Amino acid sequence: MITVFSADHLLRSPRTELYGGELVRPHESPERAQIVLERVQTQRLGQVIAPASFGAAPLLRVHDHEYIEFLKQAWSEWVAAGNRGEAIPDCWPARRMTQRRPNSITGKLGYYAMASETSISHGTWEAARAAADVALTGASQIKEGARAAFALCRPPGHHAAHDLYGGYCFLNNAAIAAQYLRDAGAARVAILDVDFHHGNGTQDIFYAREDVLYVSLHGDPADAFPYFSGFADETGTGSGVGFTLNFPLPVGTEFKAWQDALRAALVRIANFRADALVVSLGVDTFVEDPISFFRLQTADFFSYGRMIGACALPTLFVLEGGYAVGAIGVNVVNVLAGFEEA
Ligand code: Q9C
Ligand code: ZN
Repeated sequence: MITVFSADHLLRSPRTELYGGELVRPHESPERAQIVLERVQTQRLGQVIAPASFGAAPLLRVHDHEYIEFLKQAWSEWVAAGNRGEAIPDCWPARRMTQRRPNSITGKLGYYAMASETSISHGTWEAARAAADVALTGASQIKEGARAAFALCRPPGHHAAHDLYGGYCFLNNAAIAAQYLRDAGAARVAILDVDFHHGNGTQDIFYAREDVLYVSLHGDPADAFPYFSGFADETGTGSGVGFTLNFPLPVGTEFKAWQDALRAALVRIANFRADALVVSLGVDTFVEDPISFFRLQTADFFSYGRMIGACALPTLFVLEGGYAVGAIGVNVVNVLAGFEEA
C-alpha cells in the first residue's frame, strides 16, 4: 500500500510535556515518525509519497473557524505576551463557570485545551496542518480506488475535537479524512479506533451523526486518559444514537480479550455497511508502552491487521499514538502487513 509522509512533521518539536508534575521530554516525539518511515521502507510496504495541499476548507468541515485561527496564532501571541517557556494552559472553564472566550492568550489556551500535557511551540500549527494534508492525501487515494493507504501522520489527531486540542493532538486527521470521504461520495464511513486511548475528539465530531460510525477499543476511562470520555454508555445523540460504540477495557488487558472486543467491533462495522473504513492506528496498546496498560505483543499487531483486512473495505490507516519508540515501526508495519495478507 501507499504511505503518505511529510517531513514537515519535524516542525512539531516541543521541548516540554507536563508529566508527573515535571516538564519532561515529550513522549510524542519526531523520532516516532522517522522510525515508522524507516520500517515502511525496509519492509518494502510500497511507495512513499508526499502530501498535496488541500487548504483550509476540509479542516473547516470538522473544526471551528475561530479554533483554527487560535491554533494559527497561538505561538506568536504567547511570545508577544512576554512568556519565556512553551505555551501551557493553567486555567479552565470548569463546572458552573462561563464558556465565553477570553481575549488573553493564557485564557484562550484554557478555553481550547482539553488537557495540559500538550505544549504549543514554534511550528506546531504548520506541522498539524501538514499532518491533516497527509491524511487527506491518503483519503484521496481511497477515493481514486486504492484498496488501502497509510497516512503517516504526526502530530496525531484523535483527541482533537471540534474546538479542542490536547492529548498531543491539534487537528483530527482521521475525522478530517472521514468527512472528506463523505464529501467525495461515500454514503457511510466507519472509523475504527484501536489506539490505547479513547478518541474523544473523533467521538465528539460525529456524535450526532448516523452517516459516520465511530467504534473504539481503549483503556477504561475510569483509569485512563482522557478520563472524561469513552464509557460504554456513550452511544450517540439524536439521530446519531447507536452510531458510537465504545469498548472500555481494564488494566492489564491481554490480546485474547482485546481481540474479542475487536471481533465485536468488526461485526458492528459490517452491519453498518460502510463504503470506506478509517482506522485510527495507535500502537500504544503494546505491552512495553510507557504510558498505557494493555499487554499486546508485537506478533499480535500482525494478527489483528489480518482481521481488519478480512473486512474487505477500502481502508485508510491514520497514525495516532504509540510511545515505545524502539518498537513503534515494527508494530505499525505489522498491522499494515497483516492487513495486506488478508
Ligand atoms: N499518565 C495519543 O496517544 N497523557 N495521545 C497521559 C498518562 C496524555 C495520548 C498521561 C496521553 C495522550 C494520541
Ligand atoms: Zn493513544
